[in-house]
Parts: sequence; C-alpha cells; structure tokens
Amino acid sequence: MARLVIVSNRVPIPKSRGAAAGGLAIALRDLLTPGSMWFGWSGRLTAEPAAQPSLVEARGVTYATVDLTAEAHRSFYVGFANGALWPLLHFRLGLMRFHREDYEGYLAVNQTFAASLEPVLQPDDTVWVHDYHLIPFGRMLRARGFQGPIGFFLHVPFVPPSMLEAMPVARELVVDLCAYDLVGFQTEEHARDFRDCAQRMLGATVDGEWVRLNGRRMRAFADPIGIDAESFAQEAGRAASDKLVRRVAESMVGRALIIGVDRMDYSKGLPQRFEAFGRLLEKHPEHRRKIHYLQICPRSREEVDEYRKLRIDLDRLAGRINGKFSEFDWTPLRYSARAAPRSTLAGLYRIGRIGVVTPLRDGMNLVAKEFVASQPDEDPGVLVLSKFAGAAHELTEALIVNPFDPDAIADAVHLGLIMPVAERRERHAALKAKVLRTTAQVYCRRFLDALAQRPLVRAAA
Ligand code: GDG
Repeated sequence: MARLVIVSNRVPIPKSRGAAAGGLAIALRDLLTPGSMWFGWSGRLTAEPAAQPSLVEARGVTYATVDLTAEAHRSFYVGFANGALWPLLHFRLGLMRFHREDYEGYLAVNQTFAASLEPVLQPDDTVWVHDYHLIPFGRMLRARGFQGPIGFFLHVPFVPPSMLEAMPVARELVVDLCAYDLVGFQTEEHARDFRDCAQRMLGATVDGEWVRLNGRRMRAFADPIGIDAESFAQEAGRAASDKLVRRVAESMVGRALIIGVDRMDYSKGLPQRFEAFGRLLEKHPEHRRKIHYLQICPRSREEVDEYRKLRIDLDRLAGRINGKFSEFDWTPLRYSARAAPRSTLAGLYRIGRIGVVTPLRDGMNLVAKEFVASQPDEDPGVLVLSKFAGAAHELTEALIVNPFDPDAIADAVHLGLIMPVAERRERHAALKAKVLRTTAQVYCRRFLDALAQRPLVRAAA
C-alpha cells in the first residue's frame, strides 16, 4: 500500500502536547497509521537550519521537521501567510498587508520545504499538503521530479475572483493550486469560487469539478472536515467528573451557561458577539442574573499587530459589559485568554445551554460540531451559528444568524434560552446525526479515495 505523507506548516509531534489547539492536528490525529510520515516546520527558529529534516518516530509514524531562520519565519508566516493571505481569504481586504519581499520569503520557505522533503520520499508515496501556508509546495515538489499523487486541502475559505484579484500575486496562487492533482475545500461555495478564478484569471476550462489548464486536468471538490464525534461525545460524558468542569457547574448555581470557544482571531466575530451579549441583557432584562456567558479564547498569532489590537478591544468590551450589568454577586461575562485542556472543554460544552459560534467568516468551524457532539440527548442545548461558517452549510437546524448583527445574535440567544425541550431535542437529534455522519475519518477517506483516482485521470486527460 502507498505510504501517506502529510505536509503542514506545524507538525504536532506527540510529545509536544499542549501545542495542538488548532483544528488540523485534531482532524488528522487518527489518520496516521504506522509507516506514514508527517512533514513540516519544527516550531524552532535557528540561525542556520540543516537542509535535511530531523526525524522522530512515535507509534510507527515518522515526524520529519525542519527549522526556519527568524527572518524566513517573519516573511513566510507572519508577513505573507498571516498578514496577507489569511485576511484576504477571510474577506478582510482592509487588513491585508502585501509586501513583495514577504511573498518572496513565502516562496523561499516553500522551496526549502520541498527541497528537504523530496530526498526522503519514495516513488509510490501519496503526498497530502495542508493549508494556505503551502500553496506553491506541490508545484515545487513536482519540479523536483516527484511523480506520485499530490493533493492539497484548504482549511480556510476561498474567495470569488473579484476579491482574489486584489492580491497582487493572485494569478500565481491560482496557477499553483492548479498544479495539484486534487484540491479540497470545506464547502462547494469555496470550490466553485476557486474554479471561477481558474476560469476567469487563467482561461482554464471548467467541467463540473474538473479544471483543464494547458492540457492537464485537476479536480477541485468540496470535502467538509469533521470531528471524531463518537469519542468527543464520550469524552464530554466522562468530563462531568473533571474538577474544573465541576467547579464551573457549581459556580453557576442553577444559571444557564452560554459558551463560546475560539482562538483569539478577528475572523471569529468576538467583538460583535460581546456586543450582542450586552444587547441581550438590555433587551431582555428577564435573563439578568439567570445566565453566565463564558468565552474561552486562547491567544494566537500575537506576532501580528491586528491580533494584539483585538485583545485590547476585547478587554475593553468585557470591562464595559461587566461594569454596566454586574451586580455584587453576579458577573455576567467571564472571559479567559488561556487555553483549556481538551477534556475540560468537552465538559464545558456539555453543560452549556447555548453554544455561540458566530465567526464573520470561517472555513468550517469545528467548535460548532464539538458543541453538538457534547450535548446530552435528553436535555440538549441550542447552537447559535453564523451563516458564514462552513458548518452552516450542513448544520441547518442550528439557529442561523448574521454575525455582523449583534441584535440578531441577541435575539437568537434569547430564542434558545426560552426554547421548549421538545424543539431542542428535535433540532439536536438532526444536528447530531449529521455530526456523526461527516466525521474526520469520513473526510480523510473521501479525500484519499479521490486522490487515488488520479492515475486514471491522467490517462483520460
Ligand atoms: C482552521 C479553520 C476549520 C480552541 N480553544 C481551545 C481548543 N480549541 C480547539 C477547538 C477546535 C479547534 O481548536 C479550533 O478549530 P476551528 O475549526 O474552530 O478553528 P481554526 O483554529 O481557525 O481552524 C477552520 C479548521 O481549521 C479545520 O479545518 O474548521 O475554519 O479556520 O477543535 O476545540 N482546544 C483546547 N483548548 C482551548 O482552549 N484544548
């Protein structure tokens, strides 16, 4: 059987546990059977990185990592990937900071990665590349002579041509995506936007999911990512005995818990959500003293200015809401910038009466699925979900809101708080069935099956 090689920016080597709060590490955790390899950045900055990857083996899986110089990391990761691509792909043109030297650095790091992976590849390996940090990687690996299948999955959204064109190197990015055999997106909308870009910007021919460019065919399809729903649900059940979960439950003294869990990122719509909570307490004073809103938002990407500004905004907003509505024995909003252990998180989702997931734009959003999986079937809570999260394409029984409208979020939370148990059960049963169906395993299998069809595709092209 062909060996699977995963390539991603960060490599979650099992012993470095705490590092893996991101969605990708979790989705791929179960895919790596003995014999497979995971390649990427070590997380270390060194003055003179070795050309060969350093290899660590854990449970039969080889983790191959390379170091970066501080300057390469700045231009590749902070500058181009997170300072230009991330805002662009989340529809935030105003936050996009494009500098040609950052793009050069991005290309150079991709080239370094391709140069150090290629010598350790075997001819019949299958290579699966992940996310926006590594768009040119496939073309570069191909140029070094690797002939096996190379697939790419974009975890974040994609944008229509009119928006992508604002990026000065848009054409290059679309050409690079077309160099893969298969590109997967979270939703059909993102896949279609990409095919439109290939057609409009490169003159490619599009036929259903297939894109033909310069006599070569590639496929761009939707493959929504999921979670390991069964085991998450079990973990949530067990977590009732978690010390921290018990302490939170006791501190609620019968009040309803509204819970939000997000990396501290401007795409997650946190200021609007905080504002919505203030609106809820204003418009529906009957809920005062009867609810608590707990927002867990571990800090992320603090090297990027915009993220530091967000932290300051949230501190200010939280202070304002608590200053306005707190009583001597009731604080409406609790907000923590520290990461919680995964089992605690599962337990907190379970005792949550309302899950608020209101990103302004999100590839999928796994928190929505984790909240659904964790809820008790007999007395489930309600999910309030942004229409701009990929998850909203599947989880249509949630209360779907426009995340730019704090009043609409407040109204949905109110509706969730007063919703009769029969309706909550009905919605939850439908949502849970979906989360159990589109799991992380199903997502991986679909992608790898589609990638395995590629030799036939070549023959047909
Ligand atoms: C990208 C895309 C796409 C969060 N806080 C803590 C914690 N988390 C975990 C959550 C969840 C994961 O991190 C976050 O995943 P999301 O999907 O919500 O968002 P991104 O990190 O932006 O992920 C996204 C995803 O990739 C997968 O393709 O869905 O659209 O942006 O699993 O539970 N985990 C722990 N403590 C925390 O405090 N342990």
